[in-house]
Amino acid sequence: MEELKREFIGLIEKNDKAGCIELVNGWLDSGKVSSIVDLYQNILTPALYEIICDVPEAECIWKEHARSSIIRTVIESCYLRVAGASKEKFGDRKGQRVLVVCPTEELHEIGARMVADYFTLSGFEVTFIGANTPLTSIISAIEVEKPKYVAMSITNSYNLMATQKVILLIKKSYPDITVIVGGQAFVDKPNLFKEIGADMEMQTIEEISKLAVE
Ligand code: B12
Repeated sequence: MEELKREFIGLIEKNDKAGCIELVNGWLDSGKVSSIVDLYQNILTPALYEIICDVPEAECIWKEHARSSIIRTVIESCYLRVAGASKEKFGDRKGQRVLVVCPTEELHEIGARMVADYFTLSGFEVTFIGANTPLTSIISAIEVEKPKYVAMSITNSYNLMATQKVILLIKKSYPDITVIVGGQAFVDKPNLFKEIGADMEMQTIEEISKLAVE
């Protein structure tokens, strides 16, 4: 897997978006990469975590944007496989509805985007809203979609106050909704989710699958 990851990063570094899409979809077709989860966990996530900034900051930031944009496109190119795998496993059964969202100012959304697919693969009906969503828009989405779960992804700890505000309002207006939080802001902070009013903290597809069978 290390070798495949290096090959993928090599193409990203050349800014070869088409090459990246072709490579990854070829691996999934041939079984070299066994599943979407395998791809996300062992190739795409490490390729993002391993962005190393050894150039001036201005250059670093645009390179980070370019790399994450290619990876986002690769993820979208896999969506029919995600929907197909879910249909194969769950047929036309309608699962419980979940909104996947990042609070206002939170621009890191690739983790949330992967998590949206993890929910789909676990049989949920997913609405992915994504980065930097204002509080009023989150409430509007809840009003319209009537989800059972709201899953929020937070990377940057500065965004925890905004998250707490959203959760307070959700809990006040929709006490039956379960709020799940995840993302790097919670890593190694086991009680933080409770402190900001969330019901659960999760990070993995295994935890999401368990939720589906509850
Ligand atoms: C890509 C990236 C960006 C991109 C994001 C593009 C996009 N469309 O998402 C851009 C360029 C916009 C960006 C901007 C910034 N970034 Co940035 N970014 C990154 C980088 C390189 C990768 C993040 C990523 O996508 N990881 C991969 C995903 C898949 O992993 P993940 O988010 O952890 O999600 C997984 C799990 O946590 C879990 N999960 C996540 N959410 C949830 C939710 C639920 C409900 C569940 C169940 C699970 C779950 O599932 C995912 C899959 O396994 C990291 C480096 C790093 N080491 O993380 C820095 C990093 C996160 N960024 C950082 C910073 C400081 C910034 C900026 C402030 C400055 C800058 N560098 O430009 C800005 C401002 C952002 C803002 N206001 O929010 C810091 C954060 C430090 C901190 N902890 O506070 C990091 C760590 C870099 C560093 N070493 O300093 N960034």
